[in-house]
Amino acid sequence: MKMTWRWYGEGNDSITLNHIKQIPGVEGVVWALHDLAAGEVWPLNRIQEVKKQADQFKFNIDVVESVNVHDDIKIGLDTRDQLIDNYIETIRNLATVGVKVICYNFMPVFDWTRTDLYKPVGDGSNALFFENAVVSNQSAQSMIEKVLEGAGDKTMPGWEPERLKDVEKLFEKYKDVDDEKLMENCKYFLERIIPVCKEVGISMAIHPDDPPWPIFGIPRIINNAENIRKFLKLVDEKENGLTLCTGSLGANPSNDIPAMIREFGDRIHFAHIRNVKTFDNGDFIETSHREQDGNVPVVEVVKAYHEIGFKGYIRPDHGRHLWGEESNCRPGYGLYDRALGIMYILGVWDTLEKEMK
Ligand SMILES: [Mn+2]
Repeated sequence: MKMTWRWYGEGNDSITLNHIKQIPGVEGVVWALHDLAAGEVWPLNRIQEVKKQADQFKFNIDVVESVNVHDDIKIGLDTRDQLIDNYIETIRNLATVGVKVICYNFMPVFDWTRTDLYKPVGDGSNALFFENAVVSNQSAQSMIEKVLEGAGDKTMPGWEPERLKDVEKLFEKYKDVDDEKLMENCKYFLERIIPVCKEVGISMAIHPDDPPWPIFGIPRIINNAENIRKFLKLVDEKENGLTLCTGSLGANPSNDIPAMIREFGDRIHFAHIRNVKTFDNGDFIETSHREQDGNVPVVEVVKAYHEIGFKGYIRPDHGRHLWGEESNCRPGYGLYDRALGIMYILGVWDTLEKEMK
């Protein structure tokens, strides 16, 4: 496996490449051009600029997270063909600097959903929290307002105020899109892009839905083993693969993540590792990576990757905000807990490596 770190880019992240360099084992940064809206072509000169910055620290930029898919493609509107053409142009531009994996998602409206960005964990730190009752009893608009207020001046991918300004209108556009239709629209998209990916040596890695159940009546198609199986068959090629996120899938305790790793094997191009503590009422809070702190069997997850001889990219997903860093970092993306997470993952991995010898 190749350890990576999600970096929001120069001037857009309080964590610098110099900070990241000091974390043991990190080989690459997972990046994106965060100021570009879904549907825009990523210009070659902007891509080359990131490559130059990473090169100075000898980091690879093999993984991009995310090239967002425009809502019109997910809804299946006539405008989708032009938008898919743009997506293909971005894939080709990314290939010129050696990008190998593109993480993306196919979730309508929201990229991910939480109801509280700074919920006290109980040890003095705080973390992202999902409260089921808030989502069930509140309008999407008021939840959005609360989350954006909590984020302050920090931008969050998937939570673009402009796009979510009139969320009811966006919901209206999705009104005829059920699980089946969304899967069909996903197939249409993949059938166009995967041949290009094969040609240029890039793998697509879809991120699971977060949370992995319907909210506000929005369909969900990447949320359990059965649906992932269906998804992989839409275009049955290695380049049509997964970002396996233990945090997203782990919010539903019936998902057996180590079994998924063994089953989906070489279709997993990118691994997100994170722990969550789930509650019987459907609430969940993000915790440290340590297995005992949540419900995700993190040690078993790393063992499963080791067992399949995982050669893909991996990163700690979110972390708690520690030692007051929430005043300065992007929600879920502080420095300290993710760095601790890397040491936990590498600790398990290195032990397994030694045992094999
Ligand atoms: Mn994730």
